[in-house]
Amino acid sequence: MPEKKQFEMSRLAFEDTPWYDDLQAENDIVIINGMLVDALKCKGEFEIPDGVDIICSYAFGDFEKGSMVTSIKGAEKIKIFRDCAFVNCKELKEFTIPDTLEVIPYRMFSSCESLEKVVISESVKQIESGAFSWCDSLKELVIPKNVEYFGGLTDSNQGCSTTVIFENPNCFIDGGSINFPSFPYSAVLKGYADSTAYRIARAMELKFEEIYLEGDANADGELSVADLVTITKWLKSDYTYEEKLKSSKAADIDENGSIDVFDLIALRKMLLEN
Ligand SMILES: [Ca+2]
Ligand SMILES: [Ca+2]
Repeated sequence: MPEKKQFEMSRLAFEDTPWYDDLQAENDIVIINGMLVDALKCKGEFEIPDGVDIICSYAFGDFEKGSMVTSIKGAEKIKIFRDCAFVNCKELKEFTIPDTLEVIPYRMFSSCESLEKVVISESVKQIESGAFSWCDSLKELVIPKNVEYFGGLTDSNQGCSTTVIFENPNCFIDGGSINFPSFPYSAVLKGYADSTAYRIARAMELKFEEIYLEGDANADGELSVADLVTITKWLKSDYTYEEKLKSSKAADIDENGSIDVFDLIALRKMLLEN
């Protein structure tokens, strides 16, 4: 057997060979050299056995059949999740991405049609395309501030109305192409004013909803002296494009419908208190 770290293995490569059929007939779970290869027969609450540190592609299902696992425990023990690790795990309801993971791989949860809740840890920087495609029960997906790349809900059911909330105004969002858009037309994007989420939503004609932090006039997701400068310059009509007031909702701190010196005073107070 080759050294496991360099060897990528998938159930699909061995199925229907006598060796694999025997292995599958004798075991509910197939684990080879620390790699979880096959959990297709599992149901209900599933705990990843000790000693497993890789979840192989299609271990829980493929595009024809899937396991009936409803929850998965022990994900924090896993060093590598391969592409498509949980494809068609159709009874899986929720999942917390462990804080050991930096990249959510390609199609990791594709076709998990019962998946309602996913918590993405702060360690995640990259979410590959289709990681949550065809997750029709996923009503809301929060993409945390540390995520720098989101590959989209690629080729999902067009009626899928997931709301994707981007907490990083500069997250690179892959919009796909005209023929292969990376979001269904019924998806809703939420993000800061003038953020990448806003620009993608506008380009793809998707519904966009602004999120904002009170006082965050430059819409970078943080409250700082830069916001004070933004409002001051805006009041004097003396700003460059970069310094422009981006979120009038955030700048109108006393919510009286206009931005004036009283908002500036309120913002200064907020900054001093922080
Ligand atoms: Ca700010
Ligand atoms: Ca005001």
